Amino acid sequence: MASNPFNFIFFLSFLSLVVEHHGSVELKQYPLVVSTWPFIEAVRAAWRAVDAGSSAVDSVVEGCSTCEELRCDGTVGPGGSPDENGETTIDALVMDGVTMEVGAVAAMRYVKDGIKAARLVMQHTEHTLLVGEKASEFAISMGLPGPTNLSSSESIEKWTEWKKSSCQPNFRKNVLPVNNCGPYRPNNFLDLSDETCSFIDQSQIARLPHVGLHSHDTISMAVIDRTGRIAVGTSTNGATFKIPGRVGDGPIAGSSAYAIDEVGACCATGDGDIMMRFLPCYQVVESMRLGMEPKHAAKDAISRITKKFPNFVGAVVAVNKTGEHAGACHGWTFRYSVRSPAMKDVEVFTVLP
Ligand code: SD4
Repeated sequence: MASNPFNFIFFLSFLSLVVEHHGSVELKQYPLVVSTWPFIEAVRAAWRAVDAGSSAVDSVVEGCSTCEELRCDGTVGPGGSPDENGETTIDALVMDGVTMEVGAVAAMRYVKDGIKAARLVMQHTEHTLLVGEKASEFAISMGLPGPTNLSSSESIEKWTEWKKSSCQPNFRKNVLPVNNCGPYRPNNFLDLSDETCSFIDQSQIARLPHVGLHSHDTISMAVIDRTGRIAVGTSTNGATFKIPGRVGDGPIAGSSAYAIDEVGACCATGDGDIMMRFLPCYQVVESMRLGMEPKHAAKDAISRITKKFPNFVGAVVAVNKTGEHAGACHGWTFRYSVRSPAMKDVEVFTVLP
């Protein structure tokens, strides 16, 4: 190589393409798979599908399904994030960035295949989102296996420990009892003759993060297929010790993921109870539509949240239609995975807060 200066220059520019892991990277090649976190096997599965000619939607489903089967980080698929009753439920979404069709399931019980259920909603209904037990009934009626117990020995053990620790931490606020398990009641319904109690508006107390690197992860994936079509998908079992019935940002289009084929896509992970109020992925894609680079669009979406919630923990990754990608995060160091034709295998990018 050293004998030919042109080869050497080519080699250097190739290196700069694949080795720069801290800023925006332009790939300009399809297909492309981008996913939150180092969910390497999931990205490989999506890559195999899209490289073999599958559509962006099918490849996203392939990738997210793999994570559900592997129970990535214990927070995707069955067997993780027990709620206050010890039950695991699933939130998932798939979105076709060409047709703007979305299918999603939320707080789905008894069915382990979240992303496949979401695709069934997209492909076989005029709806966007089905919830709870009715989502499970629909998924089973359309051929998915179930009803299945979604708990695992780990999730039950975690829940048992939590009960022993007086159900702390939890997602309750302005309730009594304060540091104990339920049943709970609003703390402003106090007997005023009881002078030992006074109303403290806990909503005025800075919200503590409920998210940790290994307690609260989501796979959110974007795929650009060989023809340039874009799709996104998300799957998570949500937040550990969530209040039964809680739906996170996972199944909300524009929050956990969003895609428009003429612009690009976005994937998000983090404290979904906060993120769904800001629709950060919608924000990212719209900012890119207005001309922002992925790097700036991602930072801007995160900073809109942190202005109001300084303790917020979360991240987004933005991808434009040319394959340029960048992440932004707050409260944790975020990593995301990419597979493109310029790479020999999946590569992991680190984003510092
Ligand atoms: C949720 N956003 O249910 C999901 C969980 C997550 O990284 O993304 N964690 O709030």
